[in-house]
Amino acid sequence: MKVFFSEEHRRHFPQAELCGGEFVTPFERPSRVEYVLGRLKEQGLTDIVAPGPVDMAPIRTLCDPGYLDFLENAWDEWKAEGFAGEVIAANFPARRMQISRPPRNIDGKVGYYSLASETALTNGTWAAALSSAASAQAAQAHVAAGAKSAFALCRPPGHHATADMFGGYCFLNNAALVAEAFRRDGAGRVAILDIDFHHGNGTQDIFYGRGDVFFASLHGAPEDAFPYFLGYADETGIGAGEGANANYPMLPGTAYDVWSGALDTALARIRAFGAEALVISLGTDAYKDDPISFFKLDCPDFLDAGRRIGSHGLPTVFCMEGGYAIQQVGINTVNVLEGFLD
Ligand code: SP5
Ligand code: ZN
Repeated sequence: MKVFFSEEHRRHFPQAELCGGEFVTPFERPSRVEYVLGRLKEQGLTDIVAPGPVDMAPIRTLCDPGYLDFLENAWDEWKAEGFAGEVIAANFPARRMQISRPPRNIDGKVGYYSLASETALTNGTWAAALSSAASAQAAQAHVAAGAKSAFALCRPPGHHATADMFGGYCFLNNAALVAEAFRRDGAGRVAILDIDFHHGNGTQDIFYGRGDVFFASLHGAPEDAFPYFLGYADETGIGAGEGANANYPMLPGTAYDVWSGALDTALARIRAFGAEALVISLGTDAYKDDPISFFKLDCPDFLDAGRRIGSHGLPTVFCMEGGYAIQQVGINTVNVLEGFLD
């Protein structure tokens, strides 16, 4: 399996994450990819290439222009305002406030264009997010050209990002870009399966009204887990998208016996949908020792999950999402790929 990866990810390395009322070193850190790269090489997955330049046109088609302009200029505007730290949101358009009027001031704009305040934006975040999208685009092009599968080693991740909001460590929705690219390249129906511990709210939001892209997510129940305000089982799509969204929220302590049942159900739904291409949002934060999650999957479970995904035989692009148990993120991520290839 070919791997697409850009060193440009390093340009996103915030120092601060707001966590429990303190600033901590972000869980989503550059060293995560070192562990994944190390494990890929250890296991003989050495066909690792840098993507070509990002194709902006699909990003402009997918995203809100004001949002893209914000991402590109936020750091400079923040500094011009005289703020000393990293760009962090503190003000949000909450219930019964104006949700269609982006403020001019950057302190307001950052909250307008975000869904959470744990994620800091820095000088270099935009370049890194574009490089992550470029890896996803290159992986999709490789599979569209006939390869059975590809792995986009994306960093920063993407599945929490909507067309107009960042948060949950995500800025551009890489998996959504891949799904859209498959549609453009002729696939009539595409499925996205999100196995990251967190609900893929951004991906769900992007495709919620569409019947051509099926979205399924296995995640910590919204009552208990970030992003808290989406991911319930009764969110099934709307309009043309009715029936093309499937959520599998699960409770704290969920282990592989229950989780794998949800995986099989999701895969059966994807098969029944008639998907011609598959996108996997590959987070491994369902791991038992993940520092910010509460499922109990063990390392071999990821191998088995990969096998189950692979048994469906669909052309597949994997986009890396979360996974914060730093010593195991490489093993767990690569286990899914190896299981898939079995
Ligand atoms: C891509 C992805 O996995 N994003 C996850 C975003 C999670 N955001 C909330 C993080 C909360 C961290 N604080 C929890 C402290 C537990 N000790
Ligand atoms: Zn996650």
